[in-house]
Amino acid sequence: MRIDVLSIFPSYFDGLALSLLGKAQSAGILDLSVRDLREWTFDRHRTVDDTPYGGGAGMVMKPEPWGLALDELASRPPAPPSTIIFPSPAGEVFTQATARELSTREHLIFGCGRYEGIDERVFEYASSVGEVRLISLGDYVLNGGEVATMAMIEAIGRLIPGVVGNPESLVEESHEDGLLEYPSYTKPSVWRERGVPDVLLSGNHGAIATWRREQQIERTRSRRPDLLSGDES
Ligand code: JDK
Repeated sequence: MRIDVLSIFPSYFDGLALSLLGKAQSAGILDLSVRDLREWTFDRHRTVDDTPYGGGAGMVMKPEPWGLALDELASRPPAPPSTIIFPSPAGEVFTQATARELSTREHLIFGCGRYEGIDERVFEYASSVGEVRLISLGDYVLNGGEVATMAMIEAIGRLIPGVVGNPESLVEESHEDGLLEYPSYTKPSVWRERGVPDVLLSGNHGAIATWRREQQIERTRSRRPDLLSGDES
């Protein structure tokens, strides 16, 4: 998979590149490239923003650098179509199902907006060069798309075999089966007068599996009843 990121703060992604890419990058599984949107500006001040038509607070990202950047990135290998993701508080909410779907794509482009967002015509134009997804990390407003993009790349990356963090059993994970995870314990068996549940020390694997499933259901009912109501996934 190739992932291109467009941002006016490319150094935000230094930590992600380090943690994600040691193994995957060298193995050729994942090719992450973070590009400064200002590469596609040509004025003295490398301007990426301007005042909003119709008035209002703050600035809006101007379309021209985005158009040139998308032309370049969407026309490079791997073969089209690229999936172009714009983090947005007005997008569809990102879930494990979204991560799984996006983990099957050959080429993702993340467009990280800043200020009050991006000129709407950029999303229309992007639809002519790839498949556009506006995606929200959740119902709160961040200062830009970078943090949302990093979260999404981590969630997507760990579903790709060979990428750092890829666990042995993905089906057992929280959210993969629509339930919260069961509680985990390690040594010592007593810590500050608190023991580990007896069943986990019993060696009875059937009883352990049953207990873990009960814990998942009870925790989901208590903390996330929305996941049990059937209107999810
Ligand atoms: C991308 C810029 C900041 C966006 C409100 C402005 C007129 C009101 C500031 N899940 C999630 N949360 N936040 C984001 C996200 C925020 C972003 C950008 C993603 C780019 N911002 C921003 C919107 C507003 N809005 C225009 C109406 C304020 C993703």
